[in-house]
Amino acid sequence: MFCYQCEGAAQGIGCSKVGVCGKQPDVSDLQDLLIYALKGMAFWADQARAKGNKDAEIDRFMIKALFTTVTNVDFSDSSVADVIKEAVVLKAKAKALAGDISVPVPAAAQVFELPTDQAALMALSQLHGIKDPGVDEDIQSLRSTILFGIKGYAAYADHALILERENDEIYAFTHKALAAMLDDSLQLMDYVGMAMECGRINLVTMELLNKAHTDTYGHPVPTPVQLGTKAGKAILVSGHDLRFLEELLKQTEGKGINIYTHGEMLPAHGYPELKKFSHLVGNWGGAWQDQHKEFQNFPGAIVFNTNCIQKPADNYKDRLFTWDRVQFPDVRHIDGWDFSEVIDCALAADGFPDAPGQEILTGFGHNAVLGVADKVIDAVKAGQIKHFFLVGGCDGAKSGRNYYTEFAEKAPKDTVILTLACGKYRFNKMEFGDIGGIPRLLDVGQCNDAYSAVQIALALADAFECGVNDLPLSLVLSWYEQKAVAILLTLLHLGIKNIKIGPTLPAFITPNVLNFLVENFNIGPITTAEEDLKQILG
Ligand code: SF4
Ligand code: SF3
Repeated sequence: MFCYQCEGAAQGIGCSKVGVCGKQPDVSDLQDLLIYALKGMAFWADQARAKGNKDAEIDRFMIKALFTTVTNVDFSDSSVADVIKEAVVLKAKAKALAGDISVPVPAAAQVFELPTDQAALMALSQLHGIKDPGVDEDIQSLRSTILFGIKGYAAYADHALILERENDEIYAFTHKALAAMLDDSLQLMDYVGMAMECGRINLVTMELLNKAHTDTYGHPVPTPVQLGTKAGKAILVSGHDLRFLEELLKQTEGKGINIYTHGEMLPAHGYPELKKFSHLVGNWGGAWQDQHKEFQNFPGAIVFNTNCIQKPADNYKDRLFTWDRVQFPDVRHIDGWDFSEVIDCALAADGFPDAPGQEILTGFGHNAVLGVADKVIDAVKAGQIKHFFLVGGCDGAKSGRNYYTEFAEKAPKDTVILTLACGKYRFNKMEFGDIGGIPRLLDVGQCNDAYSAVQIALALADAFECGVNDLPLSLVLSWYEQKAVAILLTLLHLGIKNIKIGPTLPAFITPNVLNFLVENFNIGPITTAEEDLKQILG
């Protein structure tokens, strides 16, 4: 195995024995083979598109298959092997759709049979690692960046698809970009352009998902969320999928079961059509990397509808479920919309006593923030708000992530912090107070709600008649998995400069590619909270 797609990459280089995330070598190799098969499939799908032919099964499958390979989604070798089988079948379908072509067919796009025995399948998977042999390291770096960006937006496109929203532009770019990874005639700048386009497509995807969410569940409104517990049986929902939560809320209504959000599900409390369920009672626990020590204390059923799952401990494994793309060996898996197994498990468990706790606020999407734009603008003009920070992104286990806690803590009292994604758990239980009624900490939502943060920034720039880079706004981002890569590419596509990123730089970025990013975007690694605040605030 060799995997370097996330911030956990061993020694800042890559995981080569076993994943720091717990991914086993077999699963990693099979994911590589899946990506290889998808590139071949994309080649044919792209050729077919050039002739005006496309196929919904191919388009949708590709998105789901890519999502399968995102960090902390699928740890099951048999499940990944099943996806590969489907990919080989659909590759043949894409080839038929393309018909006769006049360009050379790359190896990945050639017809290949999958061996039926496991050992031969593993041997085949080891032939097709994530790095392309003989390719210039900077080109490889960009190919990897684009691939990981595509994986990131594939997750968002899948959530949108679950809400029956799609956009053909997303499919077309996915095919074109994956096919481009098989084309050795392309040069460095071709891939730079494609990386920026990947950022644009992620913006299109996040917009699609935002619309799917807000059309279905209404625009988020500022909402206090209880961190304590309520007497009754309990189900904890982790992940990002709102439709899943809605269905579970419907199926548990009147059953004496309370639903708690975990991790990235926290912003769900702000949506009118979700918060109307009185048994959606609160948010429980910290960010994903704390699940191992926390879940043993949850006296109910626990479901992951997307990343980030970790290897479960025995003291909660029998109460754990995965759904859809998420899989873990020996953990009960649910496909589809019948949650009775989860409900039965919750009913059989002890449940919680009444123990009210702290309340935190969520629901500051662009609609809510721009609803008070006049107040915000006046506060800036009056000098009450001196600066805005967007402190957000993924959380993770590394100790260097304390930086984000310190940064938020040390940000001066006349500054406002917008936050999103699971990185907020580093500081979202701290007291920040308000500035003239505007809370100093505004939870914009999930990672995909970076779309909302962009809308807020654009509206502020509009109001102050300047560019986003001229606003008193600084972005201090934390990254872990591939959705963060997609979002970073979106910010670069929008021309946003001076982004600080941490806790470490991606292992797949070469010094030359980093130089390019520094020269063109003045992107830089975080240092210390004090130093960075001093530098930003001058
Ligand atoms: Fe390592 Fe991250 Fe890959 Fe897991 S996903 S194997 S932690 S680089
Ligand atoms: Fe978090 Fe896994 Fe990235 Fe959606 S839940 S931000 S890490």
